[in-house]
Amino acid sequence: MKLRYSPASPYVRKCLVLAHEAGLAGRIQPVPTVTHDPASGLAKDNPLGKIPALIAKDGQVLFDSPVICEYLDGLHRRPKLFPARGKARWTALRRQAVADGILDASLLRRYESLRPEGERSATWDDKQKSVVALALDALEKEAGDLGKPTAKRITIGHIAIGCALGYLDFRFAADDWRKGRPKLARWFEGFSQRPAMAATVPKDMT
Ligand SMILES: N[C@@H](CCC(=O)N[C@@H](CS)C(=O)NCC(=O)O)C(=O)O
Repeated sequence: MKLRYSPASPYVRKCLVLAHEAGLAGRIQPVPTVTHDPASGLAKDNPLGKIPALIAKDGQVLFDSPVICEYLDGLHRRPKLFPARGKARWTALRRQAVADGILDASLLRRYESLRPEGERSATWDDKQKSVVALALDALEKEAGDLGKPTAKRITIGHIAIGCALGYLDFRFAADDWRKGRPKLARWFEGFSQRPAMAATVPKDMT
């Protein structure tokens, strides 16, 4: 399988963390992709022009990290990271949605910060910042229910939260998301020790 990839992308990281947890990492060939470079050929794999995109063995191309993660979860025999049904499934999917929402708002902030100075909107940035803050507060409230960060069984919800917090450290360290969120900070400290997280720490493409 090929995965359109950048070492800085938190959505790509979700897929790679899941692949590591599921024992699939060795089957994935990363294809470094600069999203804004037409020569990358990304548009033929994902009409939305985004990474990750997965080119499966049978030739089908999948995109959007929740879709890719669920596809990968169907390829292994370890405990599933997407619970099959019931409350456990909806909790995991809801947590993934909150974490992806933190990422979506943070990526909007990041792109805004890269615009020429006169085109940036402080109001827009504040709006996204407050989305992130409220979502983090919600996660702090349920941090006690996340279980042991080193637990054998985790879900896509834990993975997505871990990748979102890792992205905040990577791009928005000065905002100090840990302030006032001690339970979430403690959980993340433990979760970061997982080999899958350690193997996928974000960095800029060189
Ligand atoms: N919902 C998508 C978001 C993917 C996404 O926004 N990826 C970023 C990289 S971190 C991207 O490709 N940005 C390029 C662009 O928006 O043009 C997912 O979960 O995969």
